[in-house]
Parts: sequence; C-alpha cells; structure tokens
Amino acid sequence: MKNFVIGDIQGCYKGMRKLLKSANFNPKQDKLWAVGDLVARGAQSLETLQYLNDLGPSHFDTVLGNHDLHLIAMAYGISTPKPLDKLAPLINHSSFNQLIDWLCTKKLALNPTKNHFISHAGLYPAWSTKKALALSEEVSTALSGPKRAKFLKNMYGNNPTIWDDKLEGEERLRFVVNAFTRMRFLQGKELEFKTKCHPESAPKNLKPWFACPNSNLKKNKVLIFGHWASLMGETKTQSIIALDTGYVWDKTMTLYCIETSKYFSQQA
Ligand SMILES: [Mn+2]
Repeated sequence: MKNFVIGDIQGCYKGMRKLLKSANFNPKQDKLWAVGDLVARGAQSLETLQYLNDLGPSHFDTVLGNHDLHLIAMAYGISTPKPLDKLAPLINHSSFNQLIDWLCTKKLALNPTKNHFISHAGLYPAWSTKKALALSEEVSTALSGPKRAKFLKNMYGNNPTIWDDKLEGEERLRFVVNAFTRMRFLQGKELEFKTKCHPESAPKNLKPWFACPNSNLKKNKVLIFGHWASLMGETKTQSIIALDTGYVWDKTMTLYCIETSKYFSQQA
C-alpha cells in the first residue's frame, strides 16, 4: 500500500486518470490524497468528483481548496460562477447536492503520516502543524454542522490579515480559511492576497509563506501544498513540496509518492 499526493486537478479528469495510471496507482490497495481545488477550470469537474468519491474513504481523502469552497458557496446561492469555470454539468447533475455534502465532510488540513502535513495553500508561519490541524477542525465543525450556510455567508473577505489567538467567531474562521486556501505571500506576519507571481518577480517586501521563519514547526515535518501554480514546484526546500504545476495553464499535473519520494508528471 502506497500513499500518493496529487496536485490541483481543477476538473481535468482525463489528465488525472493518465497521471494515476503512469504511477501504477492501485485504487484497491493504495491511497490517494489531494491538495484541493478538485474542480473548476477543466471540463470534467463532475467526473472528477464522482471518481474520487467512488474510491471510498480508505483510498481517497482531500483537503479543500478555494475553488472547492467556492463551489460549496455556489450551492448555497452565496457565490456566483466565475467566468473561466466550467461547472455547469456538475451543478446541473442529479448527484450535485450529494457531492456537496461529501465535500463538506472534508478538512482544510490533513496528516497522512505522522510527519506529513497537507493543506491547499500551506502552513501559516505562526502555527505548528498540531495547531493547524486543530484550527482545521474548528472550520470543519462549522462546515459540516447545522450552521453551514451562516459560515459560508461570513467566509468571504480579506480581514483579518494577521493571526491572533484571541480571534473569535466569524473573523477567526475567516482567517483560518484564508490562510489554508488563499495564502501565498506575507508582508511580515500579514497575509497579502493580491500577488500571485513567482517569488523572484514579487515586490521585495513580500515573502512566500514557506520562506518565513516558523519557530513552531518541528524539523521532521514535510509540508505538502498546491494552489500556487507559478511556483512550478520550486520551493528550494526539500521538506516543502509544491504540487500545483499548472495543468490548467497548459503545463503539468504532479503526483508525489510518500513512501518512495518519487514524482510523477502528466503534460497537459
Ligand atoms: Mn487554489
């Protein structure tokens, strides 16, 4: 049994299946973990979710990305489709509500092994992985319970931009969602949401989250994330693994095997 982690799929079902085949992924034995953004820009978001759901909980798990949360918010009429999204076949399908309920059981952070940590955008530099997992649970409580619609309504917005343990209620949950699903750069301790480019092209006062010192991060931890296609897998740190390599931008989809540390790649 092997654990594989796949980068942003974005509804690119065929590319995903080719990539899994090239790695000899065995859906009856192995487990697939996803870094989120399962849906949106590709043409087959419906087929993607159906396939992943059909793998079953012993063979698949995912963290939620910003596009997954956007889809959930759309199901509640809180958000509207983005111009480049191709979500209509999924939204109009009879299994849509069931797939939304399934997505709402998914977390913002997971630990496939004691030392591996997965989230969509990364780990906010003030948090240990243990704290991050606890904060992910706080959001899951809101997303999977009777207050789901209220949570989704308050989820959007850029503030607060700095974490404070004393944050409460909707502000606390909004920060946690933004850090786990939208973060790329920080200015000091502050989240900055506008800049999406490669760190070398970014303003000098901005640092990628993974280049900010984290005194709470244990040395043996491996952080795995997606979301940031312009990185093209480049973090300059072996224990920080960036898996979004821009398949929807005509680049590649990436799969990583935890046991062998091997990478697999599918060209768009
Ligand atoms: Mn994303």
